[in-house]
Amino acid sequence: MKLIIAVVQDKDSNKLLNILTEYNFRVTKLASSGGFLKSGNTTFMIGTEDIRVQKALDIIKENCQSRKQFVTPATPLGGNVDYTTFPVEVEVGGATVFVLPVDHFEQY
Ligand code: 2BA
Repeated sequence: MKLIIAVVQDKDSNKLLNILTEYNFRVTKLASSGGFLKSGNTTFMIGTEDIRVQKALDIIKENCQSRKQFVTPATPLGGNVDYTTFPVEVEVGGATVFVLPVDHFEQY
């Protein structure tokens, strides 16, 4: 068994949840935030048999698109700002995915 952890953009999360459940994957959806943009994203935990991992990855890949986003670097709090900050463009990935082995699985 494997645990798939996938960080996706909020915009893709409902569609992805619907499709994964349509394909009978068991899914937990968590509200999360990215450390760099400090804005919301969604983390999926999907526990599944090894043989179904590739199907889950295919679904994630097909339903999560990467987007360009502008981020304005933070200005110092309280102090005088004597310089101008310009928005920087970053490409936020469709999905960041980790596949972990599951040693033990129980449901009570
Ligand atoms: P964030 O940390 O908010 O990062 C959003 C996007 O900002 C990243 O997209 C990347 O394009 C850019 N970025 C991140 N750190 C950067 C840095 N130090 N310098 C320049 N640009 C940077 P993605 O790489 O597609 O990541 C999307 C989200 O996936 C991340 O949101 C984070 O929540 C998660 N993530 C990505 N890699 C991860 C990792 N190795 N471990 C845990 N979470 C990860």
